[in-house]
Amino acid sequence: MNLSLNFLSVAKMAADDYVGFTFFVGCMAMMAASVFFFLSMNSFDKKWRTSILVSGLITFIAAVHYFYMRDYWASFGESPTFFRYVDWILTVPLMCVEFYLILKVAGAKKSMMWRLIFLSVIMLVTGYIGETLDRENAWFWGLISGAAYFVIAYDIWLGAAKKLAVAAGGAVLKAHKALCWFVLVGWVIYPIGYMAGTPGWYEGIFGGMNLDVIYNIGDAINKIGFGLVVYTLAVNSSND
Ligand SMILES: *C/C=C(C)/C=C/C=C(C)/C=C/C1=C(C)CCCC1(C)C
Repeated sequence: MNLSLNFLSVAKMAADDYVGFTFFVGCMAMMAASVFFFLSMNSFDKKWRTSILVSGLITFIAAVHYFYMRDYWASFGESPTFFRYVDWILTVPLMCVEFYLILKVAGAKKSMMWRLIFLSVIMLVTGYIGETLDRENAWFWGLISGAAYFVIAYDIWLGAAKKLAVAAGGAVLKAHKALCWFVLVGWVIYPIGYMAGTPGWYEGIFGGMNLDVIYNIGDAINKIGFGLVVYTLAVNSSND
């Protein structure tokens, strides 16, 4: 009884709770995007369906986590770091899978995908340690995380993935380029959020900003935007 009442109860949201607001809007945006990707999936050629499915899974996993994070913030007024990183450790590797899936037409190997996944796990695990277990040395963990991020960016911009994209040409090359820009510019939002929310020499620069607001903006841009690039690729190459 108590349990069901708890479930039905809605926490109050203050008019100036902009962090809570971005969690709430994030939740809705991720849900809407998931419905969009799932429902459009079957209207495309078979070879793109898995890519669109993965786009939908990324925003769906995020929607569920945003539901929890919104609640956590409303209940405790604290950053839901644990849920945040669980979300990322599931969705960022799926983004690496997207790179593999769109380059498969050009003969991408699974080893390229596993390398990207491995790097993304290092990036996220070290970031988690810096935000939670060893905050005094947040700069150090951020540095290792940043190095892994750099290698990911290098791999897709100039490494094996780039060569495959060039070989594929056309709509695939265009989509690959767009995804590369998301990783290079869109993902930079995250280390900024990290620096805003952890102690370190950089505190004076980003100290006034809120870590969760920055992460929430980053997620909306990167998860939904990434999916839309793949969607556009499917649309364009179906018109070929
Ligand atoms: C959907 C979620 C995405 C695309 C999350 C991406 C997260 C990052 C690119 C995080 C990167 C970080 C650094 C490069 C250094 C500081 C620690 C992190 C984990 C915030």
